[in-house]
Formats: sequence, structure tokens, C-alpha cells
Amino acid sequence: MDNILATAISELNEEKTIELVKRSLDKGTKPFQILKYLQEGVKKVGELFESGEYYVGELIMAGIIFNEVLNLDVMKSSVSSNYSECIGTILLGTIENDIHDIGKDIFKSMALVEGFHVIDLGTDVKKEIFLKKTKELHPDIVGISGLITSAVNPISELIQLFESEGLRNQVKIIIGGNTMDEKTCHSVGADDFVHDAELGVQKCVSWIKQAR
Ligand code: B12
Repeated sequence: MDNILATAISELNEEKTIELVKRSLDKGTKPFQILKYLQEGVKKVGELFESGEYYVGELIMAGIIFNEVLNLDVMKSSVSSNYSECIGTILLGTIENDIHDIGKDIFKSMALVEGFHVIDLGTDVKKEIFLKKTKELHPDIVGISGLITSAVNPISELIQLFESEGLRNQVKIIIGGNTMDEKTCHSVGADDFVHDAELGVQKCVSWIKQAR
């Protein structure tokens, strides 16, 4: 990996990761770029797990370090000072039965940096909650994360619920996570899918622009 911040998080070096984030922000590196480096490092952790070099403990540790960075005051203030007006609202959550949240949180941070208002429902979110919050909060976009194969059915059922409640035309729906592909996207009835948070944010921005 080229970047030292990505390497620090992939090596689970908490102190160095935090130090590098603070230093990079001081030097004027954009929060969006920092998130991209962190994403690169976390992806590497996933690969090391799959190749048997890392175990579950290491995965959990990577998640903890990542969240610590997001919760740094300096990171939070850089994210919020980056925009002056809200460009649109995204209702976001990881679908029921699924507790993976690192990718969802990366997307959330990048969307915040881009000027979206993001309502994060968390993980293992029941379809009924997505529906209730959509009715209450009228988001422009619903973002659904799903990393395990058994996330696909609940996503499909959720989108059917949106249809039957007459809400489907009022929101764009984007799904994210490595399980998602073109075929799944089509079969569940989402508007688009991504494996990459940055691309996801770009798609959301273009939907907002089209709607205006
Ligand atoms: C980390 C991890 C965990 C951690 C999760 C920690 C956390 N806080 O999230 C822990 C250890 C808890 C875990 C648990 C389990 N895991 Co797991 N896990 C992973 C792992 C290694 C990495 C996932 C990750 O964080 N990747 C890094 C992020 C940055 O990538 P990402 O999630 O794809 O997100 C990016 C994009 O997809 C996108 N994105 C993601 N969400 C969204 C949403 C929107 C709206 C948008 C626009 C974009 C977007 O943006 C992100 C950044 O670019 C993957 C393997 C892998 N390589 O993917 C397995 C993996 C997902 N896990 C798997 C499994 C099976 C499990 C368990 C069932 C294991 C078990 N037997 O108990 C449990 C799940 C329990 C449950 N009910 O959910 C399988 C799923 C297989 C499948 N097809 O069903 C995988 C693929 C591993 C494998 N090969 O077997 N896991």
C-alpha cells in the first residue's frame, strides 16, 4: 500500500493512525481523502482476514480504530465545516440480520463531507423501521448496506414494501456491499448498487442534481 495512513490502520496501529489523521488534517488534507485512505486500509484488513493472516479479533479492532477516527473532534469538525448547506437527505442503514457497519460508516462519512444530511439507523435494521422513518422523514435517497447473502431477501422485501405503500417513486434506492451486483440490484428493484462508497456518493449527488 502506498499510503502510510492506509498502512497504519491495516497494521492495526491505533496510535499511529490517529496521529497521522491529525497531522494530515493539520496539513490541509481534505477529510474525504483521509476517508479514502482509511477505506483502503480497512479493505486490506478484510483481505488479510480472508487469506487467513488475520482473525476476527483483528477485524473488530480495525472497526474500533476506524470509529475512533470518525469520533475525533478534529475529524467531526472538519466534516461539518466542509459544507454550508444540505444538498439532500439520505436515510441509511444495514439491513436486518446483518451487523456489518464499517462500509456503511465510510459511505456515511463521505456523504456528510459532500454535504448530505445523513440519518443513520444503524445495523440489523428491520424493514418496518426503514419504512416508518421514510414516511416520517421524507429522505431523497434510501441507502441500504448488505454484506451477507442472507441480506438480499430482506432488501427485496423492503423494496416491495415501498412499492405497496406507494413510496417507491418518492425515493431513490442505492444498495452497497460486496454481495451486491447488477443482477441482485435488478432483482431486488433498487435504482443502483456500488462496491465503493465514493462512487455511491457520486451517484447520490447526480440523482439530487437530476431532480432539480
Ligand atoms: C469485517 C468483517 C466482519 C466483522 C464486522 C465488523 C463491523 N463492525 O462491521 C465481524 C467480525 C463482526 C463480522 C461478522 C460476520 N461476518 Co463478516 N466480514 C467482514 C469482512 C472481512 C470485511 C467487511 C468490511 O468491513 N470490509 C471493508 C469495507 C470498507 O468494505 P464494504 O463493507 O464492502 O464497504 C464498501 C462498499 O461495499 C460500500 N458500501 C457498503 N455499504 C454501503 C451502503 C451504501 C448505501 C453504499 C452507497 C455503499 C456501501 O462502501 C464501502 C467503502 O467503499 C468481510 C469480507 C470482505 N472482504 O468483505 C466478511 C464477510 C462479509 N463476513 C461474512 C460472514 C459470513 C460473517 C458472519 C456471519 C460470520 C460468522 N460466521 O459469525 C458474521 C455476521 C453476523 C451478521 N449477522 O451480520 C462473509 C459473508 C459471506 C456471505 N456472502 O454471506 C464475508 C464475505 C467473509 C467470507 N468470505 O466469508 N464480519
